[in-house]
Amino acid sequence: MQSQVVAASAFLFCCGLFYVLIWNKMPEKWPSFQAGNIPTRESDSFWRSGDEITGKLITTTGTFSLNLSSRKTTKGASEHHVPLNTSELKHQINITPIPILHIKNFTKLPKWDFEDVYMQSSEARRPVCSKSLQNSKDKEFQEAALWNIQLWLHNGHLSVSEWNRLAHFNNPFGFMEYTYTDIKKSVDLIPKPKYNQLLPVPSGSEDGCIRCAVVGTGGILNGSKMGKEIDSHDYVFRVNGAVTKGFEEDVGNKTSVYVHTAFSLSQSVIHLEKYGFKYSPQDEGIIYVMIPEGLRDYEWIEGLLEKKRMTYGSYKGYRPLTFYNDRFQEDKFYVLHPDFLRYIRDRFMPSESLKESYWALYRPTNGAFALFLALHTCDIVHAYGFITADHSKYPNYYFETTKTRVVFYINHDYNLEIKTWKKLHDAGIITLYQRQEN
Ligand SMILES: *[C@@H]1O[C@H](CO)[C@@H](O)[C@H](O)[C@H]1NC(C)=O
Ligand SMILES: *[C@@H]1O[C@H](CO)[C@@H](O)[C@H](O)[C@H]1NC(C)=O
Ligand SMILES: *[C@@H]1O[C@H](CO)[C@@H](O)[C@H](O)[C@H]1NC(C)=O
Ligand SMILES: *[C@@H]1O[C@H](CO)[C@@H](O)[C@H](O)[C@H]1NC(C)=O
Ligand SMILES: CC(=O)N[C@H]1CO[C@H](CO)[C@@H](O)[C@@H]1O
Repeated sequence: MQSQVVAASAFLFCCGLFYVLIWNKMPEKWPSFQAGNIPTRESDSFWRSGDEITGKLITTTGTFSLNLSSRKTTKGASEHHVPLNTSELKHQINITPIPILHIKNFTKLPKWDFEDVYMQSSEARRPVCSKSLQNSKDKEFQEAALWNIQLWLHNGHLSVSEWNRLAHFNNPFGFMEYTYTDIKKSVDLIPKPKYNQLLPVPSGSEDGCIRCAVVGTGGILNGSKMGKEIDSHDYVFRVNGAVTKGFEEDVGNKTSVYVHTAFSLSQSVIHLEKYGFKYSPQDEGIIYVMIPEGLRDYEWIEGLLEKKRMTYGSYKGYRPLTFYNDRFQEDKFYVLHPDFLRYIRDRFMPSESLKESYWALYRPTNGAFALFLALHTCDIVHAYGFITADHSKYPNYYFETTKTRVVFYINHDYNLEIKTWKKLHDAGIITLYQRQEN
């Protein structure tokens, strides 16, 4: 029992794929990455999709390929992005879902000619804030960023042709290995967000800037006394086991946006109840953002939106709504679009793991997705509790009572995250909380 608890809390926040796949499928020969023996990236190109990653067009056996030739990106030129025209999708009716593609059939990340084609929104935010990170002079960052990327997945999005496009990408970046009906029902329940922009400019703002703090669960916050500073932002994003009670001095007590998966929320409630984390953060007007990492998240969404107890699937017997207590409101519930997640992976965090046989396990952390969401919805972003090069000096999580080391799980690329946060900081795009040397 004790060892089960230890094991469970150890990977509590790594979530998803790790839990499902490592235990069930991971062959012995796969490297178990502990801090220290992670292969480091020599390449410096983080947020470009990088020549070593893009440009390689892996053609598929004819039957599987989706004809997107009219909006195909030209070879190696990531500048030519043709947005998907959603009204066009509705006109394609006489098509059926493609045969299921299997992760196992690909020895590394397959690259389709429409890999770098994303749904884009006509309602993109035009910041009035002159200091907005959208006005960053960093050329690499500007070339990678798509300010009108579609952030949200909602009803009306899953036509068969859209399905056929997204079924080429592994979860959470698409729907490879899933069947259309499994996902379609759930997506059709998700209401279209009333406010595409997530966060309004605060009333009374003089400069029109949206200031956000994004708070990870990193042990670097233990003893930081950053609570007041964090809470002073217009909006505070938190993720996963976002415990605040008893840690206000270091992490603050305000949560405006809570980013989670079904797994991270349900596991946090089970393991962190002793810290008062009985359900998701409960601030008035709080926005809940889900990262749909896999089939079970779509099941969860169905249970949540139909306000029912699950009678099948990974959460059989659970009533998802109870994990949000009374705060859940449909119009404050957002689900991230798989295209947004893939855009983050491919353009900002293309890990070397994508070239390995376990490619499909890799995905950025929930904290990474939350931080990039803030970069696309705020003007000024301060990141706290995110991993830094000196992470071994700190406990794993800020709420730990005894120090445990950060374990480098195979499904995330922590070295890449360390470099990415530092690079965003050095480029003046975010301010990353780092401790003074002492
Ligand atoms: C793909 O679409 C293009 C442009 O609409 C068309 O010319 C071409 O014949 C199509 N290819 C296939 C295999 O359907
Ligand atoms: C999208 O497609 C529809 C139908 O083909 C067309 O009428 C419309 O002009 C297109 N919109 C854009 C922005 O290309
Ligand atoms: C957070 O703490 C401040 C004082 O530091 C208090 O005024 C406020 O009510 C607290 N908010 C919540 C949601 O607990
Ligand atoms: C957190 O920091 C305090 C000192 O500020 C220290 O006494 C404590 O051991 C730290 N907690 C962990 C889990 O390292
Ligand atoms: C073409 C090919 O190799 N297809 C295989 C992909 O994986 C599935 C499931 O493992 C097999 O059944 C297919 O034969």
